Amino acid sequence: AFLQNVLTHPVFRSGDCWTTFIDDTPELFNILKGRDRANRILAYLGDMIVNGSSVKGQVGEPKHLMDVEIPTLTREEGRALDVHTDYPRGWRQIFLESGPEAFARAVRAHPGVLIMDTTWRDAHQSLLATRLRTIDMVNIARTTGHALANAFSLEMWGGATFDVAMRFLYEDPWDRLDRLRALVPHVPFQMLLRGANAVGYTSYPDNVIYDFCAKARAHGVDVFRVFDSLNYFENLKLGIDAVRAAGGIVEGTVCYTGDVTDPTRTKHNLEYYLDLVSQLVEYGIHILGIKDMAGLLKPAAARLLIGSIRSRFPDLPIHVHTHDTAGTGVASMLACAEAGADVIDAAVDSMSGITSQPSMGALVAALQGSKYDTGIAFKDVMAINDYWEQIRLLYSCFDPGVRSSDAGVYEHEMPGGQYTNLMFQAQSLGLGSQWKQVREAYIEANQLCGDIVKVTPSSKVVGDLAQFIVSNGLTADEVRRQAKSLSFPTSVVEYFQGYLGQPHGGFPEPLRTNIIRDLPRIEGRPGASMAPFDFDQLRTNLIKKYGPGIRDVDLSSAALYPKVFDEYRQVQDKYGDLSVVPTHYFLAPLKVNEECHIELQPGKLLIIKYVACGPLNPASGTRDVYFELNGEVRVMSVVDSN
Ligand code: 3PY
Ligand code: ZN
Repeated sequence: AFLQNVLTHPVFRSGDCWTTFIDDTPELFNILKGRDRANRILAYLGDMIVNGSSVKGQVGEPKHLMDVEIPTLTREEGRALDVHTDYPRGWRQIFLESGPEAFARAVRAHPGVLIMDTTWRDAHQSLLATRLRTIDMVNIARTTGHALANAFSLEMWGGATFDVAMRFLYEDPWDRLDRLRALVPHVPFQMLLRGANAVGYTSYPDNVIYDFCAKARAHGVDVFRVFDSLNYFENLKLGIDAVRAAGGIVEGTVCYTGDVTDPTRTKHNLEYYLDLVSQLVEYGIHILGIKDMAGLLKPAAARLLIGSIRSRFPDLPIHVHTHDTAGTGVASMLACAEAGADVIDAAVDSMSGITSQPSMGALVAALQGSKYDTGIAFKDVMAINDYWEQIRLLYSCFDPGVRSSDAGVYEHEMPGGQYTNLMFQAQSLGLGSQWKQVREAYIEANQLCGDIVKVTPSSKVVGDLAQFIVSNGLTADEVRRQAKSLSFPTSVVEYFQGYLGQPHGGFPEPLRTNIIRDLPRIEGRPGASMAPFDFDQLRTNLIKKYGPGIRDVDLSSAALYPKVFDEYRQVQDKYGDLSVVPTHYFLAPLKVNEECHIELQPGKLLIIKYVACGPLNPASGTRDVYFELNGEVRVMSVVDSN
């Protein structure tokens, strides 16, 4: 049909020159582009049929291979809500109309307790190795926009989602932001910014951070939770400045570690936190974030910490984040609400608990009708939960299967996201006792580093050191004694050099000197001594490599993650935009005679049926895979790499 269109097209028949043909006849070019996109998707599906899934970290096939049903929200007298009807006003309108200061004042003045939903970011980062794909957020976006219209924010960007999207899901994080923003314009979007590390694992030149925040804001991020993995104030200031310059809401954040109720734990005690909060307030933040990334904030500690901050700073909006690893998340968040927190974090029930955030349904129900009411209807949470129950099974192949709470977190202090990662790695090494050893070594590694805040990227340093200790069969004393001659992981050496910044209380000596030997020491903020990043040069290089279609946001992606960006572009060249492929077919091969529907763009549907797979051609090492694409037979030649 395509060839027929071309051959009979008047321009073609007139014999006009080919170089202008595509420019002058865009309708044919669109067909060509559509055909090209379809072919590339068939190449992916064919590769999956012949070679199985190549998605990294995937173990087995999803447990749920039916269509995921979208639940219905009900309104008065059981009437089903049409989710395409207009949204009510949300908190975002206050920000857009009146600015970040007025937004912060309105949050503080609000009588109830507000909820940030972490389902689209931290929950899957902590439970499913950050593998949640854009399409599965898009499909529930409007329903969520109605169900959680009164939420403080939806956390949906930043943290590990940025690099994982490109690295493992072959999709563009900026595209995710744009698509969700268009579907949910009224609820604030929140991201996690690792201060001077942006969404990476290292320090970047200042202009990279400023550029990144400006683009994130322009593409729809409203609230930026800015933290530093060592609570190092100089790093925090940079992140705060960049968000302020971008016009975003600054949630200046303190990471919580230790136990403020334990008089023997003197390093990170109440005075330490109150001092840090005072510095943030003085520096100028809109909202204070308390980031309990490992779930160490027991209810009594929550009452003490939040209560003390509230009485010292009555006008400061306080937003608390936790993980439910020990099982005390709901109790702690209720304690925070009673002690004066304005916003608490929760995840939709099937995406909550254990290393994720506490259950939204539990918190909404517990606070319903009280003066801390969340403004979210319990039945709406239950409705969207029906969706996430199915999604949890769809992504079961990334679920490391943590089945129970672990109050041992009070000893090892592993952040929620890292816990599942390290457990997964220990399991995949096939050593049953390895996980116990890693947890014990993590405690030792933290002490060797100086008893530090552990959150990305400092948690990676401690995790890498722990794995180093286990794999070399060392004790902490042996590490100290032999430090001059051991070959430490790069992350550990760089931490001791000062590449992440300065830890509270300084680096332990003589360990530092013995580890870094004659390598340079960075004594202040690492970014301060870095030359500005050359974006013009990067643009020239990327255009040379990928053509003129390079967008401004691609520059940010490539500045933060040069290698990941290149690899992502190579996959794109081969398979096109895979974000449109439903997850079922992204992760599991089609069965013979199975049909899948892929919406390339609204109204442009590919109906693909897998017909047969041919024998191996020994000369080329390929197999022919037969499909029907919208009723026409297509044959893809696929290299068999088995
Ligand atoms: C991240 O930095 O990705 C985190 O989630 C830290 O808790
Ligand atoms: Zn978290």
